[in-house]
Formats: sequence, C-alpha cells, structure tokens
Amino acid sequence: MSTFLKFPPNFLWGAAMSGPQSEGWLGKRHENIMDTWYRICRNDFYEGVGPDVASDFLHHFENDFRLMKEIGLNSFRTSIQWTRLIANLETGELDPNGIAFYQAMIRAAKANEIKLIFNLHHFDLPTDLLDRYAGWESRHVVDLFVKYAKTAFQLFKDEIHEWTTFNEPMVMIDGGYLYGYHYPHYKNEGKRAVQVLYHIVLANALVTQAYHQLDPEGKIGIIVNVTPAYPRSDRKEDQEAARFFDLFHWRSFLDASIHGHFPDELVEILRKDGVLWKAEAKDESLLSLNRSDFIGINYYHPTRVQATEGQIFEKWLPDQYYAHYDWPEKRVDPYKDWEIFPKALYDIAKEMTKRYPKTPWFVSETGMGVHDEGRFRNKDGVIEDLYRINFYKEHLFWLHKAIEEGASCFGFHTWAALDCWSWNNAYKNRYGFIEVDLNDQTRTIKKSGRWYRQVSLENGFEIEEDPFV
Ligand code: BGP
Repeated sequence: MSTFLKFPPNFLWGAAMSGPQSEGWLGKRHENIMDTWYRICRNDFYEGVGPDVASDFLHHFENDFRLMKEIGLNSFRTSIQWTRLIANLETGELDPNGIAFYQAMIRAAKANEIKLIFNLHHFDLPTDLLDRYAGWESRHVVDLFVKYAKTAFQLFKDEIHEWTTFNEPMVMIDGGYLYGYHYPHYKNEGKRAVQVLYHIVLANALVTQAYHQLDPEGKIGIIVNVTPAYPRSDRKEDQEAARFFDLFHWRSFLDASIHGHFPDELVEILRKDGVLWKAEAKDESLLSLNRSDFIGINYYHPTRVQATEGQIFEKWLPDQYYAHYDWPEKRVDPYKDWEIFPKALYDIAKEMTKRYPKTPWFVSETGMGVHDEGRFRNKDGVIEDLYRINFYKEHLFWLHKAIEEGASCFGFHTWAALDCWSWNNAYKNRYGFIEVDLNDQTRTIKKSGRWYRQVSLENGFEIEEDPFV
C-alpha cells in the first residue's frame, strides 16, 4: 500500500544559497570576514579553493534561474552582500554596480516565476567593521547594519516582499567567538559572545521596525539553526543540560524575536554568572514592539547532550552547563560527520507549535553534502544522487506528519540550488540539485533536481506506507 503525501496549498518548494557562497567576491569594493580569512590563509580551505569566483553566480544567474525553474523551484532565498551593495559603509553611499546586479537578479527570478526571498546577512560582516569597531560587539555596527538594511528595503521594496535579517546567527557566535572555527577565530570568549548575541537580536528588532514602517504589507523574519537538544537520559542532570542548551541556543533568538523578550531564566543565569549583555533602557520596548513575522529554520543534525562532569572553566562558557553526548546508535553522514536524524524535524515542528503557536515558519535549509559525487555519474553524464533523494524524502515524511497534526510550516527549502562554496570545505562536499563543474562553470541537473521538480509540480510525493517510522 502506498500513500501520497500532499502538502498544503501554496507550499514553498525551493532552495537556498548565499551571496558569498555563490557570487564570490568578484566586483566588490569591500571584503567580508570570510574573504579576508581566505586571502590570508588559503590553506585552511579544501584544495585552497576560495570564495573569489565561487559558483560564478554573478555571471551565470540568468541561466541559473532558468535551471531553477526547470527543477521546479517556486521560491529561492539568497543573500545580498553588504560588501557589494554599499560603497561607503559609514555613510551608506551605494555602489551602482551592486544595485545593477541585484536588480538584474530580481528580473531574472521574476521572468522565471520564482519568488525571491532576500536575506541581509549570511556570516558576512565587512572586515573593516570588525577591524575598526570589533564587529557585532559594537552598537555602532548595529546602527550601520540598520542603515544598510533600510537602503536595501528602499531599493527593492517594490519587488521583494519577503525578507530575512540574519542567517544562523548562532554560527557567527559559535564559530567566531566560542570555538574558533570561523574567522576571526576567537575561542572561549563567552562574555563577548553574549554581547554579540544581544546586538544581533537588537539589530533584528531595529531592522524589523524599519521594514514594517516602509512596507506594512511585507513580511520579515529571521533564520535560525535549530537542533533539538536530546538529553542522554531521564536523569535530572542530563535533562538540565538539555534545558540550558535549548535556552541558550534556541530560545534566546526565538523568544526574543517572537515573544519580544529573552527568556527570564536565561537572563537570570547570565546575570548570576556576571556575563549579562550591556543594554540601553529603550531596548526593552524596542524588542517588544518589533517582532518577526515568520521564522526560517535551518536543520541539519540534532544535538545530544549530557550533564558535565565538573570540568573547571577559566572563563565563562555556555559549555559549563552541558557536554555533548555521542549516541552510540547514531546514523552518520560520513562526509561531514553529522548525525542524520530526520525525525528531529517533527520534534522541532511540535516545539514550534507548542511555544510559538501563532508564528508561521518554514524549513529554510536542510541538505546533505557528499564528497566526490562524480562516482555516481551515469552514462549520460548525470549524477544519480539517490542518497539525496532519500534524505529529503525522509525529512519531508516527518515534516508532513507534523503539518497534518497542525504545524504552521509553509515551505521547504533545501541547501542548495546549485553546488556552492562551503566555509572551509570549499567544494569538497556538494549539496546542489544542480552540479557545478568548477573547470568551466558548466551546470548539469542531478537526478535529485528532476525528482524535486515532480514533487513541486504535484505538491507532494508518494511513499510506501510509513516507511521511515
Ligand atoms: C549552513 C549554512 C550554509 C551552508 C550549510 C552547509 O550552516 O547556512 O551557508 O554552508 O550550512 O554547511 P557546509 O557548507 O559547512 O558544509
């Protein structure tokens, strides 16, 4: 017996990319922190490949939108690069080439009937602002970001009606301040990380306010990477560890942008520990009055946690409240060493419904990066990526179940439309529905792209009865 999994009407079937990972740095006046990282340390990147040309979306976007239409995308999210649109970061003076590029991109999306969602920040802080003001630690950078956002809204408000402020701000904090895996590679800077978190939340509220003033009909949200924290056991200590992880990594951004304030428990812990952020008196009402219209959820893998074993930390770190737990039964994506656990999407959806019942959300990224996909090429030159199709089917199965049970999820975007550059894996693992040959930038649709077209056309797909339970 088989069942057809039908999704709600007007469901978004799409994919995501980001400016830095697809356009690269060609033609920009400024470097962002990822560009700088590559310029000064090429060896940190797989085979020394950087974000200079990336997938050359800058020159191929017209054809790329045609291909996106061919694989059935009715929507697509990418990011504007602050470092491309703005010529003078302080005054907000515009770069005419940047404007021309984004306008042309908007036209190409429209010509192919693809709804374009613009994101304003995808890990790509201009390096000048890091060097001059310590980046997101500075309130002045919040003001400059708001200035840039207002400019973008003014320029594109007639064509773009869905915006997002940040992509995965927690990665900026983890990667840049706590564990050092992204430039500027600070480590164990817990207090500074907390200030960065606060400023991002504040910037989100200010930008939301600016957008609502300009276009009361349009919608603006924030994209967060949510990994449910599954405790190792029912023991109180493991449950407590999961509770803190959840508070710090999930509810910090979501409560602030949906409820208009941070969770009290989190504020109390940070105050008690002497690491609470610096705020101004007016901020409280700013957060409360300017809330996100929708949420994007990026989900790749779950987090499993356990109680700490009394490790002493010299400086404050969120890790003093939990430790990672390695579940012996986990199924792993060998290329990235990420656990594959599709049911988490159902659990996330349930939590969203419980905590934020009125807020619509969509899956803004999920995907599977695979190394050396040429192995799977058939005689016609097409990569037969059945693993990717199965990965999406399993995730969609759980998402569909949650929607049937009332989750207000309005779309599914994969990472990525085309193979894109990764933050330090470069092009080692490929995620796209469309293969990019880096030798000559030719594009070839993979088998998963053809499959997705069918799913999008039929607004669902057929499965054997409950194959994944
Ligand atoms: C997400 C980012 C994307 C993308 C993806 C895949 O966290 O939002 O930009 O890179 O992860 O990860 P990676 O490229 O590191 O393999």
